[in-house]
Amino acid sequence: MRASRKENRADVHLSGCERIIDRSDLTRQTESMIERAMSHSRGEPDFINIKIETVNSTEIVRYPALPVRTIETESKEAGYKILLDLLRSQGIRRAEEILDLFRQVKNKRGAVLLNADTLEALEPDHERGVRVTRMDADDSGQKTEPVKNHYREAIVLATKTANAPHMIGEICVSDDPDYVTGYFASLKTGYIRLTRLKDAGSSDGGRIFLFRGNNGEANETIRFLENQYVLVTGIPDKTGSSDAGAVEIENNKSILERGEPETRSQKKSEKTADIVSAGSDLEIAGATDGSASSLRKFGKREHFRRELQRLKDNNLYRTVLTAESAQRSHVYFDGQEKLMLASNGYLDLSADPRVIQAASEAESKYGIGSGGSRLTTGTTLLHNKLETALAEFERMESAIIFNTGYVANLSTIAAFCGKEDVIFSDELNHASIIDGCRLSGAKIVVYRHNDMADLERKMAQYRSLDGLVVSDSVFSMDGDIVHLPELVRLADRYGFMSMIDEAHALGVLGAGGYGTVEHFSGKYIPDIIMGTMSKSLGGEGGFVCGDRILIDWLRNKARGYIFSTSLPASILAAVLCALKILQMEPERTARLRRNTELFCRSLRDQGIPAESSSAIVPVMIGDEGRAVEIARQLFDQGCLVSAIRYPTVAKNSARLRIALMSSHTETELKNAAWAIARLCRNN
Ligand code: WAQ
Ligand code: MG
Repeated sequence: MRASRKENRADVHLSGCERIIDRSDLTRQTESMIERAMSHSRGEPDFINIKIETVNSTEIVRYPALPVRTIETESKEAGYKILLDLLRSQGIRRAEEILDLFRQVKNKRGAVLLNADTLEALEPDHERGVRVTRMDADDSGQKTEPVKNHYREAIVLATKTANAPHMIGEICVSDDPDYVTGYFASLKTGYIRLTRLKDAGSSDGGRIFLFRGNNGEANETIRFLENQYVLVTGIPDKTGSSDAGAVEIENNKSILERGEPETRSQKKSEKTADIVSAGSDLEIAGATDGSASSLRKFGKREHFRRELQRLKDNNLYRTVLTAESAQRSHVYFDGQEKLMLASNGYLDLSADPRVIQAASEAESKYGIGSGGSRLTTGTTLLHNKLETALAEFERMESAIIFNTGYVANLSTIAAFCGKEDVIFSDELNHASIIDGCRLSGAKIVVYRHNDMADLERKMAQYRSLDGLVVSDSVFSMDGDIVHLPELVRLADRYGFMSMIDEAHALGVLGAGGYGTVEHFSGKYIPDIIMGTMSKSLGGEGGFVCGDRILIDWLRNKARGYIFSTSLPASILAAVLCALKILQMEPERTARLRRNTELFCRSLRDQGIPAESSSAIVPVMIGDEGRAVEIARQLFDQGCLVSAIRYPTVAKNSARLRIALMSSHTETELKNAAWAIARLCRNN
């Protein structure tokens, strides 16, 4: 709606507003807008323009309202002083100049889009400014407000604006003569109301949007502000809770007045609690340096809270399931037994009585903790014995153990490569490899998943550098196997070291469960083999095998090895025992393979494409919400399956990830495949 009056032939704007509403509410809302147009304090319009257009609900994004804080400012000057602190706390250098500009902006319909670093005005039409449109509060359908609610409209605009690309903050003061409250808003700080930012009676008002980026990117910002439909959810309300002081300007009192916060916070509803919890650091009114820092900290925490909310809204929020029994093919959660189809304990060794006994005996002898890093007091006979056993198992010269697989990759890659090196890394490598590459500081060259031609092209391109090629051998979210022969050949031809991560291959691949090298008949051997003791071996920790020099280097340079208290004896004894069982009972590995084949076949019989050369079977779903929902229903039906989502895998490639165990029975697997197929069809 736009209401205007003709004065001296010119069109004078009186008031305007917009709504995103449900069709069923159209008549009521239109009426209320006309009423609003007719009752503005600036006088009656002689022209009211109402435009109605259809919006497809899929085009609308929802953002949670910025958290709100009110700061009582005695005078306009005090308000500007806080603004100055706020701008500086956001890393804005030319804060004073920006405030000078802000004092001067007036009589625009829109806002100034200001490059916060160069102070260039980027709005295409300086006279008009950039106008934010296509936004509303999510609940506006329930409310007809015949008069302008400054606060509600401002927080909607501020929330949309704060979420615009390249936006780092907004300063605003109303142009209504009686309305002296203004605000600073950004994603980091939230919406900070300053109760006095101008003198009463002045119709000087305006907005400055602070932009940071290349000026060319401003188009993106403007496009978002003008075109993206946005609904703002969860606006702290002025009715229904006792936070009237937070949003009501008339009495011009802040809820944050000293002496009051406690009694007020007791009355708060949960939703508005954070307005008040800020009360304690609201020495801000004095605007000392300390207050700027406390605001900054508040902003950081608020950023986390909002991000968490966004994750929840997009089905990306992570929660944990709490088990009440051992990692076997059946596990109890909340008193209920579930078929475990998500564990990495492929050979069901974690609770094997022999393994448990070995662990208890070692524990009785050596105690619980190891008391120090390997290089100080934390090496026992068992540490050495396990390293020897792992090297023999992998048929490599030497081995070193780390406390987790993650730390093994991180420390190893960072110890082997540095700034001058190049690392070739498969695009689907595990996070621990990615993090290791980053930590090393080396040039990281990502090649297409398992694409050896792409790898070769890239190796040729960087052949002048030293470096490493690293790959998962079984990819943890897809279950496919690295082309080891070609990878080793290429690494040798171009003179790069080669490393594979056997986390999901050990105990799974090869007739004896020795892993990927055995799978490819023992002919192609990488320089470095990394593996874990926490999956098939049922224990905890990671290890790395290589020749003596490489492992010796790691003992001297791998920071995760040097600066961690070493693994406890019980784990070492357990893993030693599990390693023996794995070799003595190759039928476990064989059964695991048969189980995987049977399970995939059962899924295919139900029309679900499924295939795997390892013990990991991905069932592609796509949509995150749908994957989570299917996993939830499966859980209700007694099967625990993981829904894997972004950022673990790419957006819209969410999947169910089924991990099989040697101890699953044929009936269990057939029933599970049937249940999964049915839910995939029905969801
Ligand atoms: N897009 C961009 N700029 C706008 C828009 C818009 N849609 N609407 C207004 N502006 C600019 C324009 O320059 C106005 O002169 C200026 O902002 C102020 O607009 O209690 O009422 O609608 O927490 O007068 C802030 C405090 C009230 C609310 C702001 O602004 C509170 C207000 P007004
Ligand atoms: Mg106004």
